[in-house]
Amino acid sequence: MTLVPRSALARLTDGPVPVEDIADQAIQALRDTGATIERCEDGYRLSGLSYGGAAVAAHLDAPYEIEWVETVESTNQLGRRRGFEGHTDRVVLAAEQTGGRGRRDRDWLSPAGGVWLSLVLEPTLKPDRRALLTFAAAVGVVDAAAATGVTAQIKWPNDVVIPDPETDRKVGGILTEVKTSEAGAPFAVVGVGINADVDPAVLPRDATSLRAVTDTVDRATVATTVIETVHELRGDPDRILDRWQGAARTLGQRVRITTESTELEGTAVDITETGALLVDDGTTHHEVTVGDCEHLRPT
Ligand code: BT5
Repeated sequence: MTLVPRSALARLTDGPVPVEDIADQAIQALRDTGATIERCEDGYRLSGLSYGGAAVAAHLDAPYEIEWVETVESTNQLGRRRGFEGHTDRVVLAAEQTGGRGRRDRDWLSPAGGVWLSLVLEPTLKPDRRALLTFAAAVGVVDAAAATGVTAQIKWPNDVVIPDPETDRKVGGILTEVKTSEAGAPFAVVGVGINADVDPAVLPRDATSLRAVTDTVDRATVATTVIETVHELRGDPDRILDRWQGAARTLGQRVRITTESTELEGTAVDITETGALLVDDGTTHHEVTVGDCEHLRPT
């Protein structure tokens, strides 16, 4: 696990830096996070960035620390640890996860080639609006897909799909958790998984990847876009619902909602201020706050 030294990286991005002006540890940390740095006449020179923490930090327009790890069980698990220690405004990013998790402890397949990250944030939204963090991240995934030329849409509450008249396929998912730090402060871990440059053959049957749709998937662009959108929207939360509605696949669809105790079928008509789905079953409007949502074919 290595923290990207962002200020050293910024200086190297501008041009060679004299050896005495940059700490050895910073050079090592940049190399460990994917930067190729060479010695030249003028000192150190950045000559390349392969996908990793440094490539993401280099173009990121958001004031977060970036922590990179090649392989981790789950970035949400590591993010929870960081939040517990009091490290917010941090993004934990991994090349692959060995035990990625979805909601209700489901398995989340996370092979190399995907974008697997968790934002550890102070939850600036009021407790009853924290579902909107998941919405902001879902909008971020849609923006990230758009940045690679792919149209994606949001399936309530936490899925991003590539729409298809036959079957929509899931390309990304979000897992948001709110916990309390050692010092007693609440923090949110917003976990984002995107099947970016992944062979769709290794994914579950109803899943797909950006690479299945386009041949130019730059993972660093995908990651920076998600992070920047979440950063922008948490600073301006009144825009979240509008943006979410503009990217939603679920609204207007016939849906089946399954919770641990009930099942409900109807038309998804709207979303509330707090992110609940309003489902019209023909008799009444139900406000659904949690559950799995299936899109049904029109009857
Ligand atoms: C989700 O859960 O969709 C949330 C996924 C969040 C993953 C990120 S990756 C970074 C961070 N670290 C973590 O450990 N997690 C977060 P849910 O709605 O419960 O969907 C889970 C279901 O999606 C599984 O039961 C599978 O059916 C399916 N699935 C598993 N891996 C998938 C993949 N790579 N792509 C698409 N679908 C997948």
